[in-house]
Amino acid sequence: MAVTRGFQGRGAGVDPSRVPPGQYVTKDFPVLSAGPTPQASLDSWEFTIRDAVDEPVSWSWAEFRALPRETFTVDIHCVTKWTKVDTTWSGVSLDTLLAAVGTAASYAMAFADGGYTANVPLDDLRGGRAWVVDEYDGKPLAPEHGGPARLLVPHLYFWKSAKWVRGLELRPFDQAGFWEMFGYHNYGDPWKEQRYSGD
Ligand SMILES: Nc1nc2c(c(=O)[nH]1)N[C@H]1C(S)=C(S)[C@@H](COP(=O)(O)O)O[C@H]1N2
Ligand SMILES: [Mo]
Repeated sequence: MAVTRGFQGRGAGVDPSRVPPGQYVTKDFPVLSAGPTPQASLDSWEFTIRDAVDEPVSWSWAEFRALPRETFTVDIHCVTKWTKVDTTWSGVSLDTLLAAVGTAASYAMAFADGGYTANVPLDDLRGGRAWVVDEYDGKPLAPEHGGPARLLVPHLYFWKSAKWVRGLELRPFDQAGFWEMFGYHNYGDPWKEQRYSGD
């Protein structure tokens, strides 16, 4: 009798070293939104980076689409314990966007249509680790997953990846964003299981 190893447990056939502690692998792509999906008009869409000192820098949709783009495959980790491996996105690296602003700030607050915010240290948005993405799996990003564009910071829990993102506010001091104010961890490293404040 042949014994078949089942694809069971938290790994689902995925190399366990890719699955952060306490996470399980899902093939689905769950939708998690704190409110309704906003309707964005691409005619008035802008992505803006502002800080306290310098003039804000904005890109229209056409200008954003004309920036150098990357297509890349990463794993994403939600604080509600699902991990999805090998997700493929296209968009613009935050390195490209931040190169347009000279800033002395150390922290960023991502802001989004609908009022959602997420705070991330500016260094975590640099070094090829963060993007504003507008395509998933070769197709325009679906509205429920943050289309027309979302932040993607896959090395932190997925709540940092603000859907419907419209810009960054750069700041000298850190301030809690939407979920961080409700008791989620301020930084959110999935490999250290930083789910809630105090973890
Ligand atoms: N604007 C906005 N961005 C958001 C959220 C949200 O409610 N609003 N939820 C966050 C959380 S908790 C998670 S896990 C992911 C979910 O993204 P998904 O719906 O594409 O899976 O988006 C994050 N970004
Ligand atoms: Mo989440």
